[in-house]
Amino acid sequence: MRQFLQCGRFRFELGRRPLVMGVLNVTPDSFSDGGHYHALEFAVSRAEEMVASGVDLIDIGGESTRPGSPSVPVAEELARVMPALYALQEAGKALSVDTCKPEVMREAIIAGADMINDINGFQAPGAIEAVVKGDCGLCVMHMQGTPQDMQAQPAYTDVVAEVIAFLRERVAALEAAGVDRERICVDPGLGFGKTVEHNYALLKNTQRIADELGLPVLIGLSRKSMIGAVTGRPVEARLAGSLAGALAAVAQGARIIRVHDVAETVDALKVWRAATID
Ligand code: 7PJ
Repeated sequence: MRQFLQCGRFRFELGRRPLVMGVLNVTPDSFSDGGHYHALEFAVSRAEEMVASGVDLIDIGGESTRPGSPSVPVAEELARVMPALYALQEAGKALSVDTCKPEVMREAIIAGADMINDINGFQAPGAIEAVVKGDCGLCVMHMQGTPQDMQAQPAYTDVVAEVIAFLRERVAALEAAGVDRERICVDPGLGFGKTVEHNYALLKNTQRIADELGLPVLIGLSRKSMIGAVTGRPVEARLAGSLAGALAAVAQGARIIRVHDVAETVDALKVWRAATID
């Protein structure tokens, strides 16, 4: 049976080829002047590169979710995300907004976001209500704890079963509110309250997650510490490891891969497909 993911202006047929989601951070703290304008200019040129490289979805994020990072006030997150969302509206690619905040979700949807990617699984009060109307895609991610404390002491009895149970409950909550199943994809949230062993256990069980939930799975492992743990490389030298991880995820059944290095990932996926699909 053909499987689709409805993402606002886009309706992706899955199973033909994996989709590539490019990470677009709009966090001015990475700029020497701390200014929004430079962050926006830089983000738009990064997005143009991604489009030229064959990206399918661009994931715009205004809140750094690295372990230990502080949360950003709503007004500041909107000031980061909205100009990028407007600037990229005509880029011809699906635009995702990476946020946990219902206010940001609502504004992003009004401005034409094609997907809302919530690392908190739409658990914030008002999050489901913010996304229920319309037809934007929804990525439901699992996280244990919060970005501030999640890596302190990740603990599970059965990580795969517990992540599946959480995702099942969140999907049920969305559907109970009236969200069409075709709008939903799920994500085990590699690196979000997990040890290296937990992350690889989840990665190896991507197909089981997809089968048990009957939904497309998105995997994000690009440059993460699970790549560093195996290769011994710092974050700026994890490209090769990330590409291997992306191919492994697709081989395990992932439908969407969230990456920083779009051109390299698109090439790797093309060669992998040519070598494996008749
Ligand atoms: C993920 C994410 C992920 C989804 C980040 C980083 C940390 N959203 N946002 N899945 N990771 N859905 O990119 O290293 O894995 S931020």
